[in-house]
Amino acid sequence: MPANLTAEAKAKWEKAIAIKDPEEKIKALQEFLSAIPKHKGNERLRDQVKRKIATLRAELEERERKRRSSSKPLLEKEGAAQVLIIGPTNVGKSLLLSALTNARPEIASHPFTTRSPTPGVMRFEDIRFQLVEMPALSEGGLEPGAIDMIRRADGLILMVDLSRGAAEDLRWMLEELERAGITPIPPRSEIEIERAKGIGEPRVFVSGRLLGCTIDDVKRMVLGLGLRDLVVRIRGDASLGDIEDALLRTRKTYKPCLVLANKSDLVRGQEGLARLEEAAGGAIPIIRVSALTGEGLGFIGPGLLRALGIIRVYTKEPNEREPSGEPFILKAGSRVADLARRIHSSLLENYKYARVWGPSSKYPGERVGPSHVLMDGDVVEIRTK
Ligand SMILES: Nc1nc2c(ncn2[C@@H]2O[C@H](COP(=O)(O)OP(=O)(O)OP(=O)(O)O)[C@@H](O)[C@H]2O)c(=O)[nH]1
Ligand SMILES: [Mg+2]
Repeated sequence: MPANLTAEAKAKWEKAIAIKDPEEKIKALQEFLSAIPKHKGNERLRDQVKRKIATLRAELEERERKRRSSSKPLLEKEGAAQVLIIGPTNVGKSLLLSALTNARPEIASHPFTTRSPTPGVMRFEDIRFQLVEMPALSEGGLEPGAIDMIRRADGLILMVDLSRGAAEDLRWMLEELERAGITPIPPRSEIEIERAKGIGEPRVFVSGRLLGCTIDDVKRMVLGLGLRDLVVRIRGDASLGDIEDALLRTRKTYKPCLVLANKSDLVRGQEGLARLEEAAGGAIPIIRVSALTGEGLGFIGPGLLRALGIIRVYTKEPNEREPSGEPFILKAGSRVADLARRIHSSLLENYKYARVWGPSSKYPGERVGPSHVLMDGDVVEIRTK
């Protein structure tokens, strides 16, 4: 232990070494890390602490993986996406759920009516979303069970009451999410880390740009953290710091969010919206609705589709006139190759060309290669050899 640490940092260290529980220990070590001044003399110590955090994480994840494989998810997903409705009590979550889905939750003016996650299926055009009303957020913040569900969900509806403390409540929710390591702001890169037993040296794949570092820097950092047998896949723009955060699991998890400003029938015109937009920081779309009168509810389907970043693509057999029923649900930005992979694992190998009708085609029936980027509403016919 170097002598130049502040009393505060020393106290944090004492605390961290006394803790047995790995999850708590990681937290304490992270606190200690942020209390060590960032100058040259401390670099070794900072590295050691980071290494310790990385090994604890790896242990925890191994345990979590074993637990997951033996337990079912809390709530089975249904439809194109699972979206949780989160909000303080009485904002109208249950009335919204019953207006949009087949669910019939209890609706009441007394607080904390809904006590357990309540699912319902919402139809939008030809797809279905699963909406889940979560028990109201209370003073105690997000429960561990709720955080677990948020991590597994595809997106969140953050609901507030326009006639009562909407901006404050949104700030509160965003703070709680932030505390749980969840952000509504899309990251500039996706970083996937996978274990590959026995490969030893790390493998790093980049489709995008490394900002201010090289692949060798990334490999050195992985080894420096004492991590082995890892494959790191980076899409988009990432700095060494972004990658370190991903390796130490201190990176925030991105969840697409949509704010519903409910009870619009109780306020005049645009009242309260400017303050709400300020609280959303311009980063989250807001829809003004009334679960009671139905105003604005029609914007929720398209809003979810956009926020979740998903597109619907229809497939057509060669020589058929009409596409066949249910769309494939793909991530926005997906290519014909991604669609082919989804249809059948061997389709891409036998791929000859595809024809596209719809928003992404220059003309109806345009002939395209596997890297053609698809759009919502496209119809695709894949020709094989
Ligand atoms: N005027 C008006 N009242 C609404 C609206 N939405 C809900 N309410 C009323 O607000 C009260 C609470 O509605 P709920 O849907 O039970 O609220 P909740 O968010 O599910 O509340 P908890 O489950 O108790 O946390 C009820 O009296 C509803 O009738 C709305 O858009 N306009
Ligand atoms: Mg309710």
